[in-house]
Amino acid sequence: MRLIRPLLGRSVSLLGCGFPLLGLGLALALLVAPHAIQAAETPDAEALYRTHCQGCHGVDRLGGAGPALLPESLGRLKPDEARAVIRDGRPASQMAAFSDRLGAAEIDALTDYLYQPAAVPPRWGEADIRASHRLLVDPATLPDTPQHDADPMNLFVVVEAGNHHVNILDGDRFEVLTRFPSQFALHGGPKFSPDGRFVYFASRDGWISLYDLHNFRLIAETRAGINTRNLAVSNDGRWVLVGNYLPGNLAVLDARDLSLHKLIPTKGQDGTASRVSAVYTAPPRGSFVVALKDVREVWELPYGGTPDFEPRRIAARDLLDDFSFTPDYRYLLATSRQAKGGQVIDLDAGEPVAQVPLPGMPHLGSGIYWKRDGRWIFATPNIAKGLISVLDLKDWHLIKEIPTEGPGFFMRSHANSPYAWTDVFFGPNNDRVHLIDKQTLAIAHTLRPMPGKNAAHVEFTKDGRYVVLSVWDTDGALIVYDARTLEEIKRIPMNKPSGKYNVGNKIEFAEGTSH
Ligand code: DHE
Repeated sequence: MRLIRPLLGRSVSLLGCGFPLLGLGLALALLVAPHAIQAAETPDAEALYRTHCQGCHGVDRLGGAGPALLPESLGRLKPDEARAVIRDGRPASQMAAFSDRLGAAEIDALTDYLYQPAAVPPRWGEADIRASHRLLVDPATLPDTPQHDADPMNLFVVVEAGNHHVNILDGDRFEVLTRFPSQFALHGGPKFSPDGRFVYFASRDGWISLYDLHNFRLIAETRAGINTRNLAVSNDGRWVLVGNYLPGNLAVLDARDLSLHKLIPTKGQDGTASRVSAVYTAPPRGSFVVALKDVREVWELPYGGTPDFEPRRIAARDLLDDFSFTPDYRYLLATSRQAKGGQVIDLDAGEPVAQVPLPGMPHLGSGIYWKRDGRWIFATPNIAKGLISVLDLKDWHLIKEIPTEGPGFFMRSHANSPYAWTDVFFGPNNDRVHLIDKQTLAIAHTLRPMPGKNAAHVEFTKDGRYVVLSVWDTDGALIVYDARTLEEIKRIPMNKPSGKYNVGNKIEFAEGTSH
């Protein structure tokens, strides 16, 4: 049975609308017939949207597993480009080609429809956020020590995307300790409180969830936006910052219970409204750093003391889609996917200082750094080209482009590992992962964990001895490898396990992990 999402709520069943089962066929026939007649004349774009797009892009085009499709969010995409995406799909994304199902007139009608304002204007303000807030249990009433016998620093939080669940895995015994339903379509890395007790999740449709890893209890939930990018947690554990595409704003939440503290519209210096590309915490700076998608600005929001969350604006050379930091958090490496290049911004000086050649649409949020010949280097996968870009973090020159067997999404390593692991996410070889020798920058091994099934995203145990890999398939699995011998240790069946996050590695912002 297909599930749909109502405008601002949780999943409901299509059959929950009151049709008696026996009458359903007739009722549907009656509903469908007028559209069928209309289709012979002009394509009914709204019906086409419901049939082909709504499953991913959400009721009323507000976004779901796919982005929102509204004039407000399509600003950077020209109608001709949108037409081409519907027809041919979008390379290096989950967007399929529809030319085998839709004719030219139908694609034209759909494109026009996407650029029409929504019937119900997408609004989600302070009152909506506060009304959505649910505090399920006061964490102060719960034990503040782990109520399980696993090492709390070696737990893995595993997102099982195929059925919208989260698993908590013991990183010593590799057993699932508990499993609970998540919001629909979590995206980005969950983030942790500095002591590792709490974990924060963001779903693409704006729900933020707070979960207690000591007590295995969901604490609170808030809907912070309609279409959310990602979240960051301050290094003092006090604040959660949520970056939204729709409405374009930042929501500052109290990290203890997810209540709304402040809503900040993201408008450039000249007043132009912008979506938020990504937000991260910069621990040594005691600040959040924010990239804006539609205006050339980076924002820094200090969070120490009693913060007012007024942004310090830094002019950027280009619009920013994604970014990463140097190990000392002084420099920010940012990309604009349209410009197919990158820039380096000095956060102390507050200005761009270098351009970097990154032609393959890097997924910089997944980039990692390590030391080679005494110098910090940075490597990032690219989602449009089968290559890993490796940069020198001192003079920003491109050290090498390592060819892979297809474009990839994720990269991980560990200070104790000689290898950087990276997946081939797209194309016929997407069942492979490459292990790059961190010193020679050559591919040392290529694994095919489950031939024919997409292998993606790895995470190390806290000590770096083992690697947990996702086979991103309905009949997929988590596979545990010995990180040195590459011997398979265990296989745990799962439905599209996506990201996995080791508590110890994440709270230490360990070398080799994502921010
Ligand atoms: Fe992600 C992280 C952007 C599509 C799975 N992805 C991130 C981050 C950004 C980002 C900025 C870092 C946020 C963080 O961790 O706080 N992702 C984008 C895109 O712009 C892109 C290409 C298009 C989009 O739809 O937004 C995109 N991402 C995808 C997918 O299609 C993936 C494979 C499946 C999904 O869940 O939608 C996907 N992205 C992930 C995962 C992470 C992520 C699992 C966390 C990686 C980590 O190890 O930290």
